[in-house]
Amino acid sequence: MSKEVTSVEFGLEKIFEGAQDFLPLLGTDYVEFIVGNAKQAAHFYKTAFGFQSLAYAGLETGVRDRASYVLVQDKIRIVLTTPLTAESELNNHIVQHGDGVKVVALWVEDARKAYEETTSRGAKSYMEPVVEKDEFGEVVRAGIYTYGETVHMFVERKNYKGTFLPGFKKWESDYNPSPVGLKYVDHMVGNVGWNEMNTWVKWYEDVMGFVNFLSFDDKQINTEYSALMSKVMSNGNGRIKFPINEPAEGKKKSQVEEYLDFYNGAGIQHIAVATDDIIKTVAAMKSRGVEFLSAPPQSYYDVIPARLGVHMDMMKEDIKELQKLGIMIDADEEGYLLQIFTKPVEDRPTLFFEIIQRMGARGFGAGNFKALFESIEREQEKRGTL
Ligand code: TYF
Ligand code: FE
Repeated sequence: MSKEVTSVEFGLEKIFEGAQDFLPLLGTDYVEFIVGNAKQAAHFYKTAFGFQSLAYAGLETGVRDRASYVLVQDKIRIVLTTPLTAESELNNHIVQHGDGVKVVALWVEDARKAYEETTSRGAKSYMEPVVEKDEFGEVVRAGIYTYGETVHMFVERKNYKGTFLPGFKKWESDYNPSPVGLKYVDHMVGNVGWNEMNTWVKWYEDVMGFVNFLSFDDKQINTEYSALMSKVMSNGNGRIKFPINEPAEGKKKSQVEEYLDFYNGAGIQHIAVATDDIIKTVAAMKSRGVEFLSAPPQSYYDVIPARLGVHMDMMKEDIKELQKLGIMIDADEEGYLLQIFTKPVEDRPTLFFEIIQRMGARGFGAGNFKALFESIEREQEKRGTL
């Protein structure tokens, strides 16, 4: 049964009411990208995004078919993996999707149970539970497919004290750019095909025990611009939020359709990472070469005080300073939020990042959709994909 929680009534109580917690999730464990050159990608995420070297697996550690670099910043762990041989099945992932996210790993108490609970509810298996051991203990991992070729891996690490996972060695690098203040993964958005959003909403409800936390239809995302629909799925404790987008018919080509064309199907569209000082974080990222979408026009900033209403009083940031960096502002019943989006971080117009600072608000910046989509469309225009 589809249970919708609207923006007016959302709250954790409501979420719990709708959820059966047969799948308790402790948080995001790691996000793994399959890339063409992991060594160079790692350099980029260290230099530009302020990630720190954590662990490595590859030829030097006895792994023959792939190399993986693990980076960390506060609670965020990313893994950059590349195939080393022509035979590796990872090559096809790159041919199909370009660089992109393959694994969204979820931290659990009991990976075997997570696998049982989800596969018995219809999840397609990716990897049966496997126990991996080294001198620091053991990790149990198991995986299921979600949309496209994307995988949820369940990671149980309560009996493990090592750096990352068995098979990885600590990576001590001489090159250590400072962090930029990224704290944790706030949400990860998936793009799915035409009319497939509700299928995946139901999948997250039935298979994962998630609830539909917020919905945006193509009337709310009401610009004459690229149309889409979006539903936010959340797990029981609210730590994991997965919005799901599908393209909608509009005057111009939906940004979601552009993604599907270049990614060759469904996949992760953006990773939103939280900071508690967005001005400092974004200024640092810009100075290190990260490209962000162009700022909304003056008219957008002119109406911010009116749009924020009561939340204006509690706003600590200077609007002028936010505007200078192109940061957008939105508010809901519970507070305000600040957000900004990078351009795609690969040559294909696929995966991008969002930097978000929540000041009480639990929404996703619906009040910014028009300005954001116009900004995305300025990029689509340049690419000739509008
Ligand atoms: O996650 C969200 O819902 C916001 C807004 O293609 C958004 O970050 C929604 C759709 C999209 C880009 C951003
Ligand atoms: Fe987002």
